Amino acid sequence: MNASKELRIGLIGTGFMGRTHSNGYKRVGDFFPKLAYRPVLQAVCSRNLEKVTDFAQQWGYASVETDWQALIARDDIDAIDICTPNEWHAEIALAAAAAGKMILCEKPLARTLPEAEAMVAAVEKAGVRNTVWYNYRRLPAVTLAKQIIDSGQLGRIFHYRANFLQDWTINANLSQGGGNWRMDVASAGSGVTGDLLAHCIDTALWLNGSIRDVSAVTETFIKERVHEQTGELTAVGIDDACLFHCHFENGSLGLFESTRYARGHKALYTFEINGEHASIRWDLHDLNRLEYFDHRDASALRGWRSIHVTDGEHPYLSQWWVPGLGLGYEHSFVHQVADFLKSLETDEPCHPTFLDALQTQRVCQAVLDSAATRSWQNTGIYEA
Ligand code: SOE
Repeated sequence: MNASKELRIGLIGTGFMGRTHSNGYKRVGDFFPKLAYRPVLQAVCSRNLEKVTDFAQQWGYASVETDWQALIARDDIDAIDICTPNEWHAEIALAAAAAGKMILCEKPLARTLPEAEAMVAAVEKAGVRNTVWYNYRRLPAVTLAKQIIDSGQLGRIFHYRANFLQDWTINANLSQGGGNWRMDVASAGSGVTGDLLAHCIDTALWLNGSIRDVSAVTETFIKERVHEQTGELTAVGIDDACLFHCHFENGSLGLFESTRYARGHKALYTFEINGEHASIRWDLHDLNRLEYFDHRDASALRGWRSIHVTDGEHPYLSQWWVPGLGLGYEHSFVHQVADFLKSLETDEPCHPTFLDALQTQRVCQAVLDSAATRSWQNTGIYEA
């Protein structure tokens, strides 16, 4: 049966994330037909009329706006989806919450901890449903890792290790600002810490609980770049690479690395968790596979199992193809939409909420402060 209740979306931002989210809205009804709600692509907003009109035609939005405040003021929009550069997240979210709109915000929640705190306060005051697109949680193999850990199979956890490696900024001629807003600290808030490690931290907090304290180093390898807006050679304020280690509240040790200077790696997100009885590991380049080692297996047969996460019993998979046929990056966004729609039905929060994402922001802040001061930072000091 087709979903009867509408969730009218107003999406702001027509870049890479605007496309991933739009694809999620379009696909969800075909594969999750039993949901009570269905997204309606009511309006899309971007400053450039020609660009936003093309985007609306391509993705099937019913109307366009060039002013996000006008979009938020519309009565025919239920939820605002923020896909803008980070510098706009807080201002838009505060206005959307004040207008009583639900909010789906692209990660990271904000550029800074104070902005993130203001966003949490705003959605709590307004009582509006909210979520943050930390999409990797919703890949079936990552959700399966969560189920295995929660079942206690690993026993006491000793180690959590994660990497997010890219190589797209190893080019001194790459500009910052404008189209390359991720390179501009004023727009992004930070470099790999907020852009890539935030994903690793979100997954880690979800799988392994809170982080108590951190010790970090960051590096900016190329110190000056031309700024797209001013045309001037300007100091680069973002971290190109960040390494940190930490203590989790459960007593385990964490080791994290992210860089955009690892030649040969485009988006190598990996994690490995070592417990008393068993270990698991996962790699975004082979995203339908979860590796599992259990020391309790008979010694003659003991070894890493390579679980191809495509079975109908695996998370989300009953909605897709037959066993053996895998999913891709885009499905994590379809799943996020499905879970958000489900949360409307059940009236449960859709995690990660703004409040959950605030914990990630606190760890990111502790990491950046630790690197700046060359000292351990207790994440508890960032609690309001
Ligand atoms: C950066 O290159 C980026 O696109 C991030 O912004 C995304 O969050 C990450 O999933 C892939 O890499």
